[in-house]
Amino acid sequence: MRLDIISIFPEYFAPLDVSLIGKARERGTLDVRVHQLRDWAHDVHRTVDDTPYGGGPGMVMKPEVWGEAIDAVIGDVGGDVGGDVGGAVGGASAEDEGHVTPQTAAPRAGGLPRLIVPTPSGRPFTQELAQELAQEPWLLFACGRYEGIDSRVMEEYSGRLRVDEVSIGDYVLAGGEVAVLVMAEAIGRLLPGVLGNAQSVVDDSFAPGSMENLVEGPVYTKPPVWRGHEVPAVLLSGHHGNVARWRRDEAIRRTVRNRPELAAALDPEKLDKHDRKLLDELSFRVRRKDVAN
Ligand code: JD8
Repeated sequence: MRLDIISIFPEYFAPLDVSLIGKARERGTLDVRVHQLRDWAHDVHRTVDDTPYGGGPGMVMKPEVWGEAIDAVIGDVGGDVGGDVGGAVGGASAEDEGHVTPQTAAPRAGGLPRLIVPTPSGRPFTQELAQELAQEPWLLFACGRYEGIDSRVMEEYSGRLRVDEVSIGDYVLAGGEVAVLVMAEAIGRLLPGVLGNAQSVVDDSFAPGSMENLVEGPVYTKPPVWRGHEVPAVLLSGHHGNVARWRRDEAIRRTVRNRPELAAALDPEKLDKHDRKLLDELSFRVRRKDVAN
């Protein structure tokens, strides 16, 4: 997968040089290129913002600069706009480092990226959307700052690209960079071969499957007793059935406690007799399927 990021703070993306994503880049599974938006601002102050039409606080990011930047990146199927700032901020693309693999080979000629614009007013970023985006060969993230990006930019590219305005959660950030770091990791770890054992994405919380809509339960490792705190005996029993049952019970308890809206949305057809008995004990009622949200 090729992943381009345009921002006025490219240094925010140094974390993409390390850990899972860093290794995926070294292996050529992921081709991350970070671009300095100001490279497409041609005045002496490299201005990227201006006052909002209609008045109000703050500044808005100028459409012309974004237009030039996005045109340059999407036009660069050949890879010569290799992200002109060092690391993930180093600019060298998989190509430059000769790591061209089927995954990172420049997207199909004529292939265009899917444009992802983080904004607090966007559609929720979920595990399901992460899985959808992980299927894309090329993603382009546009990081806004100030009060946001002039809305005509998304309008302009909606005619040519798949454009998604996405929010990572109901709280206000100062810009899109942190949101892109969150999405890059959530998507990157789903790419083939990125996670050591693929099993772990199968059991991901929020992902379609047996633990869908259930949050993770508690986890333990050695020593069996720490400061007088014992590991639950069932986990030391070696009885896989009992362990699986205990883990599901703990996931249900924690979901009812911390995410009742998720627990309420549990699919009754995916609940077995034991699940229903536990939910009764927790006096928790799951919404019947035919009852609309
Ligand atoms: C992009 C500018 C700041 C937002 C005035 C504060 C995502 N879940 C999320 N919360 N906040 C963002 C986000 C915030 C951004 C930008 C994403 C670009 N800002 C603005 C509007 C109010 N300031 C986000 N994803």
